[in-house]
Amino acid sequence: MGNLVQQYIDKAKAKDPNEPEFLQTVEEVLTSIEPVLEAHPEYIESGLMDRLIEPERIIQFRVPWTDDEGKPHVNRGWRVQFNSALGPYKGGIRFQSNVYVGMLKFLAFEQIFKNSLTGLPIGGGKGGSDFDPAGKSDAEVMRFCQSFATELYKYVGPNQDDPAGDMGVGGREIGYIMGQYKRITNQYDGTFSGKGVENGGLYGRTEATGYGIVYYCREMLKHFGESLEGKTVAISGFGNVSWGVTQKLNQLGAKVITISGPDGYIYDPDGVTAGEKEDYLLELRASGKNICAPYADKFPSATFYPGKKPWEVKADVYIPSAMQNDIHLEDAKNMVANGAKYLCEGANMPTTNEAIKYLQDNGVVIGPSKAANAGGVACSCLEMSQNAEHIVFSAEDVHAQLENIMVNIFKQCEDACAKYNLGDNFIAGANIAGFERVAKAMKWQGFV
Ligand code: 2IT
Repeated sequence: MGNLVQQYIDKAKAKDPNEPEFLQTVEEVLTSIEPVLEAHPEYIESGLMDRLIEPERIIQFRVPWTDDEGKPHVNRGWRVQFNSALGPYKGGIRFQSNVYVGMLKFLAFEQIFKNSLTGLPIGGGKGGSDFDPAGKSDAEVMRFCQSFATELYKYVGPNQDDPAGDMGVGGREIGYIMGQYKRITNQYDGTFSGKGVENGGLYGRTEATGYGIVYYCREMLKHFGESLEGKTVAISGFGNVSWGVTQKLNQLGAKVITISGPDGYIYDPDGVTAGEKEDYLLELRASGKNICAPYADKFPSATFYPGKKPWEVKADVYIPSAMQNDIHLEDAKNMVANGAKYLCEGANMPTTNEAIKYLQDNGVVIGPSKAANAGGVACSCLEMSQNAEHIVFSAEDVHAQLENIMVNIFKQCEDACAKYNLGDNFIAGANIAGFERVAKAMKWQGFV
């Protein structure tokens, strides 16, 4: 790595030494865009790079709420409005006990480039709270969401910032948040996406992230003259993304042989097939227990491995669809020992930089999350568009648009790799293609 980007990585480290996930993504992105900076010294001279790694705005607020016994609780809420060069801030809201500002900065930073790759007019943002939804009653979740929205409403709007869901935030939570927003503002304006279809939500949004990942993976395999048909796929997670990935893989003739949770992983050599098994993922998630072990009690073909990760299983393709930093160096070593060829990232930043390097050095092709999981946010933008036009898109229309967008995203990665002689380094290709669009927009908007 040359001095060109190291200075910015060092600056970020000096400013926020306690935000490891944010520093990790800054290092990953900046390292790979170095060839662009060599070709465009003006991006450095104009202070564009300093601005790129500094959020435009971070809002932190108090979220007081009472549980069903009347006991008071106080959580923290945030919205990171990182970059609005391409459009209104756009990105999910995460509710999880380990959420802190550094995690949301990492997610918002990734979101800038992801949203850019969609080709749609959306900037990068992310929000959330350290509220843990596990085990909370529906009434408690509603009171929490209403309190969260009572503060958040001041900073969001259809042309300002449009949040959606993320881990711990699905259609139910978005419904409560938009309900309170509407009550306060008296505006039915599509400020939130990932809504239920009765609330102005988009047909096809629920499966969009998972389907998009599989479309990207399909394009990546096609690049090497291969197809998903007949391939075994090891995935992690069992939530919304994993469910969508599983459904589309089943449709394309692949076999999902693992899922996982915080409690361990499930190996099902017969596959998480369409129908009962696929639907059971939704049931598992809705149980609110956040464990996958019951799958093995229900389906005798499956075995549960407590406390372990699915990366020790031999598979043709690996799709981490759970959370950040799921694949560490030792997992990467297991994969390579098992002859891994393809890793397509479903979750945001699921692979550590060390693991990425090891996998790439050993010939594993990686589909980066910023590109592969952009189908979710792309469809959120279609939802914004649907709301702004006061119309309803059909599921068929959404699925077709999503497929086009994902094919185009892979092509951008491929083209950037060709332009900068990067071989099959689609991580660098995605970062470069995402960055170039943002950088041009920032340049035209002046030193702001
Ligand atoms: O990580 C993501 O891209 C999301 N959680 C979806 C963001 C969105 O605004 O739909």
